[in-house]
Formats: sequence, C-alpha cells, structure tokens
Amino acid sequence: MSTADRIVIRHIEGRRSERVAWLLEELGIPYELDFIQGDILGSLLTLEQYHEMRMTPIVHIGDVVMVESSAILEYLLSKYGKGSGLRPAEDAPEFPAYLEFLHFAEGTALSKIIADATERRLRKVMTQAGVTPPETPKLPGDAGARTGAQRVMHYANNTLAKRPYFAGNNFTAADIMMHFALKLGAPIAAGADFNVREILSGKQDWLESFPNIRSFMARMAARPAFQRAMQSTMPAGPPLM
Ligand SMILES: N[C@@H](CCC(=O)N[C@@H](CS)C(=O)NCC(=O)O)C(=O)O
Repeated sequence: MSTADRIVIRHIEGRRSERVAWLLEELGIPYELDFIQGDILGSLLTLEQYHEMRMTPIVHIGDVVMVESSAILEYLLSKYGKGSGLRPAEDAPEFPAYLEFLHFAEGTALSKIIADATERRLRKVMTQAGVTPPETPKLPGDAGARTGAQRVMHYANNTLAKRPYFAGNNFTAADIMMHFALKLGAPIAAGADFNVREILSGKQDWLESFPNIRSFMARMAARPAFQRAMQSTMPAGPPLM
C-alpha cells in the first residue's frame, strides 16, 4: 500500500514509537524514522522542537502532528487500514475487546507498571538512606495481594487463555499496544530491577507464571512485520538504557 502523505516518526530506540513502525510495517506503508542511533538522551532532546510534550512517539502524517500512540494507531488505521483486519469493524463482536485493550495498554497497564517501578525505586533509595519504607496496606482478595503490574499481567494472561489475541481470533492493533506494556510489565511484576537492555533483549525469562503471555510474545516475535520494525527501530539491537 502507498500513501500520498509523508509519514515521519520521531523515535527513540526501544521506546513506544516502535508501535507506530510495527503498525506501518503490518500495513505495508512506508515511513521515515528520525532518531540518533545509540544516543537515547540526544534523541529525546531533539523531540522538543516538534512537540512541547517532548515524548515519543511524535508522528507527522502529512500536515498532521500527533502524540499518543493509541490515538496515532487509530488515526493511521482510519486513514489507511480500512479492511486490513487490524481494526475490527464497529459491528463486529471483537470491537469492544479491541477498544478496551487498545486503551488499557496505556491507560491502565503502563500506568500501573510504571507506578510499581517508581515505588520500588523509591523504597530502595529510602532503604539506602537508612529510612524504613512504610508498609503498604493490603486489601483482601487476589487483587489486594498483587501489585498493580501483577494484576495487569494476570488479567492479560487470563484473557489470552480464552483467545489467541487480545480482541479475539485475529491479530489487531490492540496486540501492538499490549505488546510493549507486557514487555515492560513482565520484569516489574516479577520484582526484577528495571534494566532496559535486559528487558528488551528478551533473554531473561520473566514469564514463568504467565504461559499464555509467553506464547503470545513468541507469536508476535515471529511476525515478519514485527521483525522488520524491530530491525528499523533498533538497528544495533536493544539500547543500553
Ligand atoms: N501515553 C504516551 C506515552 C509516551 C511516553 O511516555 N513515551 C516515553 C518513551 S516510551 C517518553 O518519551 N518519555 C520521555 C518523557 O516523557 O519525558 C504514548 O503512548 O504515546
């Protein structure tokens, strides 16, 4: 497929902007990636000239400039993906689950995962400074016994026990959104230290307790469009930070 619009992704290696590249690879639409290879901070600092939020992805689609990966994916699909199957029809039974996971990935999953990681870092700093971190009160039930990241991972694992993809029997953009959240969520839910290179290398198995997520991640990794996107967005492999 080709488009009249020039699409430019302001990118940082190993970050959420890879979702946009992956979607465009699935659609067969050409795109340009703008980043400084091997320089995470340098890539980040260049973003501010394009958007005051200074976060990636920032995407230019013709004259349109957008942030927020799920909105970018929806916009690209509404423009170029009709009939691609990457977005179920609005009257299809898969549509509610598609919408839920398209937005759950950022709205709940990553916000809880990052909150867990931040809390862990804070507790470590407090302990190193000789301050005893306060006890977190536990509510009853499974949800009460789990951290936010663990709740996300259990919910995703249980969803994937019922169907192969987040929306149903077919791969959609909701899977692209969830993939990044699960990649970060796995080590955080397992209580591991946050180390970008280890997380992105996929060498460590953080998914022992989540076999359905593990098979989902393996199926995603086998997709040619995913492989092309990882090659273009991380040409030298996972970044160090
Ligand atoms: N909800 C946004 C999150 C974007 C975001 O936080 N991106 C990170 C990289 S993965 C970033 O650029 N962080 C730098 C910052 O916010 O200062 C999205 O899905 O696009």
